Amino acid sequence: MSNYHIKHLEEYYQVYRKSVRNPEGFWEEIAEEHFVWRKKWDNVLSWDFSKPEIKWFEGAKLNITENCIDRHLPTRGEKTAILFEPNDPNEEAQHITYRQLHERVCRMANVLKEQGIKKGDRVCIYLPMIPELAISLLACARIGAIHSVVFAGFSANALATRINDSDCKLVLTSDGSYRGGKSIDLKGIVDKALEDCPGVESVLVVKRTNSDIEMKEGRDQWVQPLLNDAYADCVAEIMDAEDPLFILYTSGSTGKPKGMVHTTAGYMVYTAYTFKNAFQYRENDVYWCTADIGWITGHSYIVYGPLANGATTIMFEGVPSYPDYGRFWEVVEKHKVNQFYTAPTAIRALAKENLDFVEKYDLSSLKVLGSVGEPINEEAWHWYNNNIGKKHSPIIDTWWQTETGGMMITPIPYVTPTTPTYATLPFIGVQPALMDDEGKEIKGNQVSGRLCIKFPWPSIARTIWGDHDRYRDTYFSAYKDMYFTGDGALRDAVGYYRITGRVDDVIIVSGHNLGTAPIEDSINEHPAVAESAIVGFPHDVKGNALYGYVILKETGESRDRENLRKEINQQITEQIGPIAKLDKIQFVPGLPKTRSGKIMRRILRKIASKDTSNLGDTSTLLNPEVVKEIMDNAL
Ligand code: 6R9
Repeated sequence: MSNYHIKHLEEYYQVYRKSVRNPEGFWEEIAEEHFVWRKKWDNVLSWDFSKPEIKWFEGAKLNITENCIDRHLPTRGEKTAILFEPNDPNEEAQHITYRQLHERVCRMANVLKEQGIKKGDRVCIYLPMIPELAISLLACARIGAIHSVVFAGFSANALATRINDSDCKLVLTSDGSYRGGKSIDLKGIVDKALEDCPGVESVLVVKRTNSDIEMKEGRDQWVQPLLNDAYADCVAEIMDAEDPLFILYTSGSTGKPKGMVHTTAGYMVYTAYTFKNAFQYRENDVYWCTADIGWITGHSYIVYGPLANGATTIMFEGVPSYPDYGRFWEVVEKHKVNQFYTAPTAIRALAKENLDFVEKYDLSSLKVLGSVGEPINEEAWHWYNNNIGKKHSPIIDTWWQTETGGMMITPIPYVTPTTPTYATLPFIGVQPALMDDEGKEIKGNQVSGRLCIKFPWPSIARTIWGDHDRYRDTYFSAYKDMYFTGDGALRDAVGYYRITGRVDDVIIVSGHNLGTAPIEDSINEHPAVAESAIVGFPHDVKGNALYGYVILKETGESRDRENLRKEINQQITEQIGPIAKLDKIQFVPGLPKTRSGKIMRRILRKIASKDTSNLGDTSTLLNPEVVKEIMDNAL
């Protein structure tokens, strides 16, 4: 029996039991059979969640790009590895074969080397969804540099914070980017960010929009001439299994983003294995994940997971609404997409539009539909199932996180019977637990609690860059010997999991994780603002939208409220990015606080959601009078 490709439910249970009974043996077998190693490991796993320290395949030597590219060359050299679909449907799609990818990655790797980038150096990648983005990740991995991709929708300020946190020496960017009918001055954003980044020595610029940009002498260079001159082959650096592969920032409960560190071997094994099974990928299938590589979904399931399987993976530069709301389905028809992976927020946005946008296109190639990023509500699930899957393509609702590196709870299509809004069963090797407030595990079914994972899986993040204490405090201190996810979940009568949402200070807006703290910090920097608190409230497209409660300073009291609202959102846009803008801003005389001075967000959430019939326990509230005042003036 091959454990690599699960084909029916009984087999899932069998393989699952095996993976839990003997995780080392199980993952060792997968690693042996499906990857190329320069040297095998001395030890499959050592771990201690109290430190925390987790090592998979210790002693092994490899290069992930040999697994994602080189080993496919003899059999798949002429197969399309990356299929690039540009923003403008009239611009021709590009088919990049595995052989061409090899050459382009090698050239880019050599360019990085010429710029002085060595193994272990950090490289910041701030690029739109163009082939050079995937190529840059792989080029870093080729030479053992650690990539830190920053989503190209983040502001200059957010970019600078991330560059400095991990001391990046080089930034890869483009002159600009296209998003629907707009073009964005990416290079201008980089220039602004770099005013505060003394450690950056060079900037390589990809030409995309041909816009007029400034090139700083001695720092900035166009990358294309360098690529043309570079040697087309590059020997892969031999890496240790636990060498960092990349850093990717995610929001946390303080103002500082957390640079999650993923290492090489475990990440490769797990993303490849989950990709194969969760999408039931077969040779010659065309796979499309609509995420941006700036997020973990793009890292794991546009680049590494698919390429490790020799798949054809689509990179889409555009947006679902351009040139009209039929774009996704036009692309599905055009490239005969077999597996389609998107976010609930996109589904909800498209479900609002006329069905003609869907029905114009032939979607018969689709075999598997995926969802990721936030809970998928029942209505969106049915719309996706009825209109896109035509009730015969299973929907996999995949729950996972930047920190987990790969999918954790997901149906296996054609194997696990699906239920709307349920992520269903743990993936092979994943051992979830639900915990109560006292720190005890809640056993049995038809229960709910805080979702933890009891045992390490190969792609768990190993630390937070430069702050191991924070890694321990955030994920391993709430419950002894458990990884705490920050999510709540329920387990139903048959053992299926349903994720009920964050139980911490993270709010998911349009599938993007936003921490309340950095947004509040940014609001509080406005000269008229004394203090603020933000919460999420239900929104029919974004899932959640942001509601801000703002206390003004005396000097702000006389200001025009509408102007203040605009200025506050402008400030957030500049410091974080437009994704963090507030939908509603209520000016309040005070915030409900506990005696220990903590803002009672639970109450603010209820007011924002217009659900004030029962505010719950308010006995620890220091200032109950302010609650009534806020309720009376709620927006
Ligand atoms: C992959 C990714 C992680 C958080 C996670 C949870 C939410 C993701 C979900 C889901 C319900 C799903 N989330 N997938 N909630 N159902 N299928 O999104 O990583 O950006 O780090 O977000 O997203 O709250 O904790 P990341």
